[in-house]
Amino acid sequence: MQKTMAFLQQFQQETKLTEAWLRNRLQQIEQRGEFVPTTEELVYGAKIAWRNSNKCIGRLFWRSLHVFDARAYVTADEVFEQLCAHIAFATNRGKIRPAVTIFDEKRVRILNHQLIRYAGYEVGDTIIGDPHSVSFTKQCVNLGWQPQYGAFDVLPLVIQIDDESPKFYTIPHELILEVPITHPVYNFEELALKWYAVPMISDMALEVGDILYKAAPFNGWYMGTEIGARNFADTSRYNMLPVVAQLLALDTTQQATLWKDRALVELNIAVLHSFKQQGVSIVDHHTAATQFALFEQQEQEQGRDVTGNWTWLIPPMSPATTHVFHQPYNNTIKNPNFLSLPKKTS
Ligand code: HEM
Ligand code: NRG
Repeated sequence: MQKTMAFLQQFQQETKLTEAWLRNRLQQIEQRGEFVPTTEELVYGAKIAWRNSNKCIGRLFWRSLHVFDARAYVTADEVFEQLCAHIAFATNRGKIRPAVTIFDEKRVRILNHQLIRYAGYEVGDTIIGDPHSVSFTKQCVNLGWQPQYGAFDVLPLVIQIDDESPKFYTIPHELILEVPITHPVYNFEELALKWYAVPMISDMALEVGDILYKAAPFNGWYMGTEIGARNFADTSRYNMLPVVAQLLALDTTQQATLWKDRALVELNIAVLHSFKQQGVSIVDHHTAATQFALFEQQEQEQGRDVTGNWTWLIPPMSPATTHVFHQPYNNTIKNPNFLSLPKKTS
């Protein structure tokens, strides 16, 4: 109950409730023997959890998080319906709205890493699709999902209630917004790349006081480098740098021509250009760093110290061009927060 008491005190102070309110609330919880957050407490707790997410450069907007209290939905069909509602709300035809949907802490689990994610298939000694999804894709196939062996097959939602066996659900096609990748100058159409519009992390737990909500999918919008410098570029992901270099007719015979760096820049220009052109929210890493500096300033003005994980906060491209690179961050994990959970395999 230590963490719950600290959370309620923080809630009382930040939302300017009276000390009498706090005494009364703590007494209620003692009598009940259990902390069941009100919707108001849960909403504020989720916002603080984002504010406390040390790896996140997007925290300036923590106050504007939309919080859906879905604790009452406890069947797989109901959870699927709520996840579809979350996807539609967050996507908003491209004008992405940061949101979190919070399910019953004991009964509901979502086995996906993100609500929308591309499948990965091991075929002989090559991989089709996203290598990051290979083991989860196998799990889906074992549950009866039909693999399509494409490079960008959206995986089903896999929902588990209590100890029942997980159920899979296909996401209605019309809910999935995707962006084909084009470039203002080069013919990127040849590469046939696309990415989904909204990152919705579904494998982290929301901790509020002593409660751990294991199903609390959340989303913001992408920073361009997540797609252009990692998902498309990592050799262990779509590994597109050699193909992009070929399209750009770069000299790839020596590393010292910096062909990887040049390909990386054009690939990232393409990602930002495509999202902009399609009217889908995205932020470049320079703007994101500037927004994060504003967040740091705001927090300081509120008398709170900003915690952060430097290794995650620096962007994977040109990190030293942002202020984040040039200062240390204190990586203390505060409560409320979003925590990684061990992978669930059944
Ligand atoms: C991580 C940006 C919204 C919580 C990250 C990362 C980026 C980022 C670039 C690092 C990801 C990586 O390297 O794989 C943004 C942007 C947002 C946003 C641009 C736009 C609004 C949010 C929201 C939440 C959140 C709404 C929660 C309510 C987190 C957490 C991580 C993270 C928990 C760590 C993820 C992990 O451990 O894998 N964010 N974010 N972010 N963000 Fe944000
Ligand atoms: N790098 C991952 C997504 C991680 C979270 N990033 C965000 N979160 N932008 C990827 O799919 O590339 N968010 O809530 O906006």
